[in-house]
Amino acid sequence: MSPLSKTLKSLVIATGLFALGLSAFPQAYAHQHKHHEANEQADVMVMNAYARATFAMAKTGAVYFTLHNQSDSDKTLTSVSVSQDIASEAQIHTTEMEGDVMKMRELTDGVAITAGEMVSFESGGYHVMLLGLAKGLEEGSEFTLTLSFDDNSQLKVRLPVKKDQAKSHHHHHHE
Ligand SMILES: [Cu+2]
Repeated sequence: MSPLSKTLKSLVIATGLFALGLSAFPQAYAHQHKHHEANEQADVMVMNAYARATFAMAKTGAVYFTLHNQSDSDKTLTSVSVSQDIASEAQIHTTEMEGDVMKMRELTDGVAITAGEMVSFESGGYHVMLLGLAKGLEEGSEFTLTLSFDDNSQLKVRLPVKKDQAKSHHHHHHE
């Protein structure tokens, strides 16, 4: 037997084993495939996500992050949500100057992220507001925020609770 045909023969055996492996574990394969699709669906990467620590009796909290739309179609962040254990409601807010006072307003139409672009949610700009906190957000704890997009994809983001590094803009909140 020539070295080449010997290689071919072991290749055929290997392929046969591989096919057998697939049919023997159809569930594992299906699961992997589904997981892959879910990843592709989101197409938006979340960076530097955190919630700002509050005092113990606080009723409102703020969440900041940067969204990077890595797909080639525009996306809109349409809504956000958290477990009722954390807060009764989560809203997308923007901050605007009204005279010399900064005011926050809910964006019910969401925030658009152009294909390939990044949008920052930061103090003094877009942010996610938590209303009706069950208890204050304690530094070092964490919770999950769910982001929903106009293509029906969702992203679950694990948020660490941190003290505000930048002592920045004073927030006025209307309740
Ligand atoms: Cu706000």
